[in-house]
Amino acid sequence: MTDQTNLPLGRRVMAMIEDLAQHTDDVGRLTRLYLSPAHRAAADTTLQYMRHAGLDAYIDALGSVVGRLEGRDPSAPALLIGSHIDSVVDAGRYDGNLGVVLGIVVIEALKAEGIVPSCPIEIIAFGDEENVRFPTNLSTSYALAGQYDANWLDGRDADGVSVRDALIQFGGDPNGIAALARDPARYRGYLEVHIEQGPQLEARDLPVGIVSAINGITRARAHVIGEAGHAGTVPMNMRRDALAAVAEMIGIAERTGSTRTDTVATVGVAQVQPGAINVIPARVDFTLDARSPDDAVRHAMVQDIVTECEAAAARRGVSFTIEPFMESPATPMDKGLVAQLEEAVKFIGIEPMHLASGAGHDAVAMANLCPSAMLFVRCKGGISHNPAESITLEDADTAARALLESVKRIVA
Ligand code: HGY
Ligand code: MN
Ligand code: MN
Repeated sequence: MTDQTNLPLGRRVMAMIEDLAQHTDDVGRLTRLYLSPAHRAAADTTLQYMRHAGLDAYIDALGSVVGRLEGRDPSAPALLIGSHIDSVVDAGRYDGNLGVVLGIVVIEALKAEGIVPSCPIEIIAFGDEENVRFPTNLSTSYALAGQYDANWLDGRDADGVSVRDALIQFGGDPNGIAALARDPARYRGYLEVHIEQGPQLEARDLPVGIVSAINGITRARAHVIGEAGHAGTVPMNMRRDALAAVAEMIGIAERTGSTRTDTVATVGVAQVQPGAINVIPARVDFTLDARSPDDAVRHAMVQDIVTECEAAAARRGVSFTIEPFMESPATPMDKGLVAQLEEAVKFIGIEPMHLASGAGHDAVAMANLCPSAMLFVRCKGGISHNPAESITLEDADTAARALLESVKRIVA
């Protein structure tokens, strides 16, 4: 057992995580949605941390926080390290934030060791990874890859606020987005460290692991319309109950997603109208999130779910419409970087485990700019998107040393 009084890198990581966790839009729980006041506060804190670490730091037109350390050769292709500081609702404090904090701690460690990297290193705190507030997804990292779709600025949140208006209110610049696109020739790679958000590392008693690929995602919004009626008078066989229909459709999604061990399908949101105890539900709007490491399998799974839901709707005399609004491709990690991560993990005495990511990450977008790779960090019970999300001080320290050793190999 490592001497708990030591672990300087781990202590630094946990202190910064604690600090960032104070920035929330909700009382009593951590919710930090893209371009919210809490996101702005967390971005400002991250900016201070980056500048304290000696990085030349700024907040870009889309709200990402970027810090740059020049290398011995300022013109050499730079190494990018990053993750996201936006969160889901009632989130854990490590999802995303850990990867940003680890990047800053590694810069501090390089300086403490008097190491000047051969090339520039940039640390980036992205802001739109969770796709919770707006219909956009990974927009701030896709912007660096030159793939920001101007239509995303017209996306609206539940209150009808557009990305454009929220961005201006945040202090961003809708007219400065195109200039964020980076020249691929100027970047040697992107590294992201993230909690695993699953149980595999814990099951193998490993503190860190190496990501082989990131699963593809389809997200869609579905609408079922039946007929409101008196809950006490309408006979069961004469109803067009929208919620009873959606209950069957949720079962279809669950059953279809379960047909393979490497696919998942989730209905995370369902809004019922009119939502009264004695009224037969007239309308339900719900979401579908379907994932697989294989894009053809994912598309076939979504099609199966839709076909069965259409049949259920016809049988029940309700209408069913569904529109996908986000498609994220399955993304293999760069083999060269993966090999360097494996060397680093072995160097610090950890058996290298390679595992796929069921969660999406900014690395999916960044893989369109430059070679990208990820390290996973064990989290207790694999719990995430939940305030119970946790990692140990020792694993925080191990993750920092694994990233530090990886960076030393890449920028030697
Ligand atoms: O949903 C995801 O995979 C990620 O946590 N945004
Ligand atoms: Mn995340
Ligand atoms: Mn997440």
